[in-house]
Amino acid sequence: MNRRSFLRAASACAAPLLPGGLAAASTNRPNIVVIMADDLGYGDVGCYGAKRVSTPNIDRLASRGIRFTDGHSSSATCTPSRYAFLTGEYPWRRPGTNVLPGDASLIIEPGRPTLPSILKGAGYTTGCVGKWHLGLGTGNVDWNGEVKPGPLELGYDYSFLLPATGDRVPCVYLENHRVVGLDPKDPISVSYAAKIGNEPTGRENPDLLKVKPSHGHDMTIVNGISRIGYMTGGKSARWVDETVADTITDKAASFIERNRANPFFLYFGSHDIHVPRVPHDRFRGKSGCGVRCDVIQELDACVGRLMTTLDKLKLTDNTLIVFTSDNGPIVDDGYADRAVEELNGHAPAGALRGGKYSIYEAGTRVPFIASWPARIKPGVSGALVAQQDLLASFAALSDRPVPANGGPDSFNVLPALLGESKTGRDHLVEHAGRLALRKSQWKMIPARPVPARRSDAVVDIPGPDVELYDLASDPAEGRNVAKANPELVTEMSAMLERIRSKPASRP
Ligand code: NG6
Ligand code: CA
Repeated sequence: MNRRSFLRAASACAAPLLPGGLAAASTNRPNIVVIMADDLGYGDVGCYGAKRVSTPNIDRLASRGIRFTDGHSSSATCTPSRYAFLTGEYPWRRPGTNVLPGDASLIIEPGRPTLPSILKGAGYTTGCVGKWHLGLGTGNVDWNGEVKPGPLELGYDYSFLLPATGDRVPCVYLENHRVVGLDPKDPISVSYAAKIGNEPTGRENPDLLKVKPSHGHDMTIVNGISRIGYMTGGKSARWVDETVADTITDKAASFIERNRANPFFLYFGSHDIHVPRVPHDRFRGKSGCGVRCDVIQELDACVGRLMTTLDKLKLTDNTLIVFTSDNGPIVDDGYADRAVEELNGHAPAGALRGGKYSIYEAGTRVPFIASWPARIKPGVSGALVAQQDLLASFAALSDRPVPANGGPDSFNVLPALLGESKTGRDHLVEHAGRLALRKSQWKMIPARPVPARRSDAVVDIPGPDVELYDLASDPAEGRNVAKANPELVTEMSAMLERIRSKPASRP
């Protein structure tokens, strides 16, 4: 038996001796809150260098915790990124993990070890509030009945969801298995294939729109905004974009209040700053750099409210908060909301190259902050960490083994998260439809796009040559040094191939 299988076997044997509830009660383990912003870029918040937009709460979180300068989402779009966050598996290993329509089936099989199921096993009460976008049900979802499987079948005790994205139907909330506020006399139907019913659409009735699309987004109109996909019915259940941030923050705060006396894990998936960007009046026009910055300030206020809730309940000291984003930034993502025109010099990606959908650094390098006042000393860390690592790291934190069939690409980076080590993971495969390999300061992007799966859309225009960047001296990926370093390119190409060909990469 090699060392790795010995350690796995040993920890599996030890598990029954540590019943989760008991262990939870007998140690001072922290509550855990993961705040996952949507499409927030590396340069979008003050503590990462933004000057035009004001984010005092996120900055305060960073100033009392560790701010990572090389923290990554697991993909440059939402669904694959959140898939990896929950399962600890690189999304490109699995077909069907690209951006999903709003009527897709759940893409994670119930019973698989997930981040919340591991924490639940450790005695945590687990909650999922906000953006989901991992599919629901097993096909042909009936939105008028019990919608499952979903988060509750994957290890969450409570859920309050936007099923997919703000720009995709159905535009309704789901609490646990049910659509909230649905009138049974006005049932919901959803279609992504063809128009259903006779409600106005953005394509046919642009005069009815308060925000017009710039590309796509021209189907059913809900709240004056045309969406991707068609829906009819469910009028009383439809969300109002202006109050989505407040509604989900209320639900998150109530979850914290209800669980103040026991260890809890809360995943808060904000809709901000994804399109459509429709801030509450409190924030509209307030930033000075357009609606995209207005919703950054709305996001910051939501973070502030969760921090205040913890303060009021005297839970701040013993709560680990991780703040991050599901992928990098984009300014025009399909609505003509004047975000481009009114940016006023704000640089969403900071000094990095690329953004959402891109294999260059800004696709996945995002704000990544860990705060736990009782344990973490404030600082800045250059350790390489990724969101799929939270599964193994939180397992370690709560004294649970990562099950042998779980988290195949999740590295335990807890020492880096706690600021006890300057090193995180040894390498990282970045994903944006195509793949790239990070190893220390080097980044290698293969010459021809290597589609992880044949069906993958290749979103970056492929470079004619293999690309190699020294991120230590060239963080903006401006100088391709592949030709001068042929051995390194060969070595990194072989390493990427090895990682792709095996089912797991964790140590
Ligand atoms: C794209 C949408 C974009 C956004 C994205 C998913 C169009 C033209 N573009 O297909 O607006 O919804 O999907 O974003 O429809 S994500 O953050 O959830 O990955
Ligand atoms: Ca996103």
